[in-house]
Parts: sequence; C-alpha cells; structure tokens
Amino acid sequence: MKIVDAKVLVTSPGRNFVTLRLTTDDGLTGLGDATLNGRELAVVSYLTDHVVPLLMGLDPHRVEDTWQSLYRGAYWRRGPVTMAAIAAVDVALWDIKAKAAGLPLYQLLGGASRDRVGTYGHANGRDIPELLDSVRARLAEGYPAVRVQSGVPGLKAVYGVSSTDESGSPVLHQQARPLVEDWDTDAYLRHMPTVLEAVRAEFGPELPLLHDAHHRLTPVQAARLGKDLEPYRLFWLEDCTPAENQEALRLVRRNTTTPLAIGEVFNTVYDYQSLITEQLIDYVRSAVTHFGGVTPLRKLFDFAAQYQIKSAIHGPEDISPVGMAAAVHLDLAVHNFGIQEYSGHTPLTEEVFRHAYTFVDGYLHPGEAPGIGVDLDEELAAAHPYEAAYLPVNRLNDGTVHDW
Ligand code: GCO
Ligand code: MG
Repeated sequence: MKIVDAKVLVTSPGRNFVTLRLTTDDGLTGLGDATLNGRELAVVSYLTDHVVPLLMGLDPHRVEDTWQSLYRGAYWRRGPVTMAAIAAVDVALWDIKAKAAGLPLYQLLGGASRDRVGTYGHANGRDIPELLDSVRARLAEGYPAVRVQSGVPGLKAVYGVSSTDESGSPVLHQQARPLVEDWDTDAYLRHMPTVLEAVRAEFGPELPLLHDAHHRLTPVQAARLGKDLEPYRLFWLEDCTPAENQEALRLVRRNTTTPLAIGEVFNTVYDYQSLITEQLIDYVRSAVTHFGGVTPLRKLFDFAAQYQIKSAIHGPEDISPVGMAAAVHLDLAVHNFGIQEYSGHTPLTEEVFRHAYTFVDGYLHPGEAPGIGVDLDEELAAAHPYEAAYLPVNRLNDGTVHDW
C-alpha cells in the first residue's frame, strides 16, 4: 500500500480546525487533527509546504518510521507547530492502519483496559451563584467530575468566565486582534478558597472537583493556593505555574498535598522529564494533537505509569473531533488512564465531523468503527472557511502583560 494523496483542510464551523487527510492507492483514507488554536495557518504551511511532499509514495503501515523521520529528519526538533504537524500525520497513519485491519484503533493499542472513559466538564461563573448553576447544569448532563472556574471580584474579564455559552463553554469570539483581559493574582488567591468552600457546601464531599490556574502563578503563589485549597480536596490543580521551568514544581510539591496536573502546552517528553522522574505531578495533560500523535503520547503514558502518574488528555473545544477520537481510543487502551477532559463541540462541528465516539451519562467510548471512526464532510467544511482568531491576552492594572 502507498500514500497517493495528502490534503490539508481548514474549516471554521464556529472555530478553526485544521485536518490532514491521507489517501492510499487502495482507496483508504486517514484523518489527523493539526489544530493549533490561534496559530492555525503556521501548521497548514508546515504540512503543505514541508511534509506533504515527503509523504507521497510512502507505505502508510510504517507509522513509527515515518514519525521518526519527520521528527529527527527535520533537524529542527520540537515546538508546537512541528509537533502538531507530525501529530496529524501520525494519527492519519494509525487511522489507515486500523481501517486496513478492519479494527477500531484501540484494538491495535492493546485492546480495552476499561469499559468506558470517565470525563470532566467545565463549570464557569462570573460569580459564585452563577458558578453553582453551571455546576448543576454539568451534573444534569451526567458529568462525573467538574472543573470550576470563577470570576474574581474587581476584575472585569477572566478567561473562560466572562462570557460562556449555554453549555458553560467559553465563547471565544473569532477576533482579528486578541481580546485584552485583566488580572490580579492577589485578588484571585483571596477569592478561590471561598469559591471552593461554596461549591463543597452545595454539592458535598464526593463530587470530584478540578481547577485550572492557566499558568498564572509563581511557585510560592502556587504553593499557597494548593495549601489553601487542601480542605476542599481537589481532584487536581492544573497548570499552576508556567511549567517550562520544571524546577518550579519542586517548591509547589514540597508545600502541598493538592494533586497537580500539567502539560497541555507541552509537546515532547522532554518537557516532562524531571516532573515525572521526581514525581512532582500526578497527571500529564498533553493532547494527541499537540504532542506529535498517538505514537509518542502512548510512550509518555507508559513512562509516567512507572511513577504512578496518570493520563488526563487535554480536550477543550479547540481539539477537533478527529483529535478527540484519537484521544478516546488511547484512553480506553492505556492502563494508567486518569480522566478525559470533554466539553463537546457545536452541532455544526458535529455535522462537519461525524464520529463514532459516544458520550453517554458522562462517559465516552470510541465506538467500534474501523480506524479512529471519524468522517469529514468536505463540502460542508468548505462552506465554513478559515477566520482569523486569537486567544485573549491578560494584563495587570498597570498595563503589564501577565503570564497566560
Ligand atoms: C483546558 C485549557 C483550555 C485552553 C485552550 C487554549 O484546560 O481546557 O486550559 O481552556 O485555554 O485549549 O487553546
Ligand atoms: Mg487547562
């Protein structure tokens, strides 16, 4: 079998998604997600100009070899653009291999290690009453665990909180310029314990609760927050510091027993090396889409497993249904699965990308369709072309740009 065609498709059914479609001389097709929120077209160029020409004529069964040649052969390794592009090729090849075998991808990854994949959903509120309503809505949808994010008194706009849609997902208006939000770490640190106290008082001790600090704290601030939230027994505190400095987590870890999750912006195992070997974290958060695909993410999970660290694949709306499908196959197969983030997609996105994975009573299952189980409606995709869109930035009250 040979790859005879490769096409990069960009569509915006509410937000931008980049998809690679490979076709073989046997007529099999494979899809891979290459969406990098806010920097989409850089990956389109990387794929179209530099990767697609190398794929023609390759044997699609050589998944590992193709991954290694794209990673090592470029000379310039790592980085989100490179790794999103490699991820798309890797997932498309796994999709083809599994279709050729007539099996759902999870069977090629060792088969199911569980019956269904537990998730968490997003609850957001500008204030505590609004947040409690949002938690109630997620519970009514069946979510077994909920991430809670709250507005902070005195701040006008906090990411993911200032405007949310009916499902509680942040409304990230497609913008030609980044929206500027404001930030005050002290106000946030004072407010968060009161938020968790109110949520626990309303929903009791058993509901698994998560919180995302979006990389905004220094190590000592993160340690303080972890300590202050201990009475509320979080499932995890996510992205407490900008973790490219892995040593920062030593101070946080020494000072709190709140479990720590990190890694949605990481793109290779090297970003995690000491975090894993020193057991400074409890969950690894990378997405299939941003980590170079199923091949390296499986290796990361196996490495993490030796240290009792679990998987928790990043799954916001900017991971396309193609990336989500690949994630759910991996979730079902790996032994050290922790939890899967899931906020669903808009009805239009679900029409563009028809998928075999299901979400029932808060649990995902990849389905039994051969491959990853996603079909792309190219005509509908083409009717919703790319729109420039940026993530917001945040600034302190003196105008200084703050960590994301
Ligand atoms: C999460 C993330 C998202 C990101 C988004 C950026 O935990 O789901 O933090 O909310 O902000 O993926 O593109
Ligand atoms: Mg996050």
